[in-house]
Amino acid sequence: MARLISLVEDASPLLREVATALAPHTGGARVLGLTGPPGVGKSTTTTALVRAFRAAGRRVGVLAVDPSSPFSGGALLGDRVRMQDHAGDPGVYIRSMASRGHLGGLAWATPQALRVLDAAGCDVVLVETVGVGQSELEVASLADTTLVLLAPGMGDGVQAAKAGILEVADVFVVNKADRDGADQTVRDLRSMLSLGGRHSAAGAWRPPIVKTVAARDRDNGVDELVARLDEHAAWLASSGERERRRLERATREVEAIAVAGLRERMGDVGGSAALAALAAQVAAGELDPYTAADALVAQL
Ligand SMILES: Nc1nc2c(ncn2[C@@H]2O[C@H](COP(=O)(O)OP(=O)(O)OP(=O)(O)O)[C@@H](O)[C@H]2O)c(=O)[nH]1
Ligand SMILES: [Mg+2]
Repeated sequence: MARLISLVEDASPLLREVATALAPHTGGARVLGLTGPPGVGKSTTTTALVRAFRAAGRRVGVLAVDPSSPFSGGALLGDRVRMQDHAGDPGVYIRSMASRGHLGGLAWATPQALRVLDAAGCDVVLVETVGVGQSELEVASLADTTLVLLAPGMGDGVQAAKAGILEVADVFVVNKADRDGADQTVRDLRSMLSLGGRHSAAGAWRPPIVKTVAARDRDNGVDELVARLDEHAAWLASSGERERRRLERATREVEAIAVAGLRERMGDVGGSAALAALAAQVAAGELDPYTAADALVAQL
């Protein structure tokens, strides 16, 4: 698994062959995405969920994706240390992945890595990403269920969670509920959710809000969180949303690979004689740049 994911990270040409071989073995894993502001407790919650799923006898994969750094930075190394709880358990596979600097970024690399974990027989895959910029939206497009984590007293976590993050959440987790202000955070969230959005339509899933103290070993709200996640999984199956999400995921995946391929071929074209000839014509005023670009694309 480690070697296959390294092929993904390196955008190896071998991936085509690997992807063909893996395809018939995929589709069994349930993908849970965790996102939220830095330090909110995503890794701690992931660890607690891994423990819960292992207790239920499920095989678990974890991908910690850092979209901001091409290297394994301090935070990811920290994650590895904390997740040492599960080191030596053959039913758990944990991998940190940096996606910047790789062809297509998070959108391209993460689905491929997910396929590896899926094909390897993980029943559940947890994907952790820091909720900054586009990454929370990208993780949402990858996951069957998206968990958005907030915590009280984080310079107003709810405000930090902009409209986009509220829209993508299937389950809200107010972590660090041992701290003052957790109930206020829950109330703020409730009132923001009552303002509408996709959740207000008939038959729509209404995202529950679960309070957790992920850092605690017991009495930490994680059992309730697992129960809400199971409810969401049941709703996904009964409403047809699971298939719809998977289709959308596949659509984006194919598109991302196709666009990356085109971009690469355009790169090859960069110094080509065809481009030089067209550019000379445009510079001389013999041809307009749109017609020249069409001619170039037609040659691909
Ligand atoms: N008081 C309290 N602290 C917690 C709780 N959960 C996590 N923490 C602490 O919060 C800090 C950050 O936790 P992480 O799990 O690393 O948070 P994260 O969201 O993964 O952080 P990044 O990956 O760096 O964005 C750690 O020191 C945890 O021990 C909790 O429920 N209560
Ligand atoms: Mg983390």
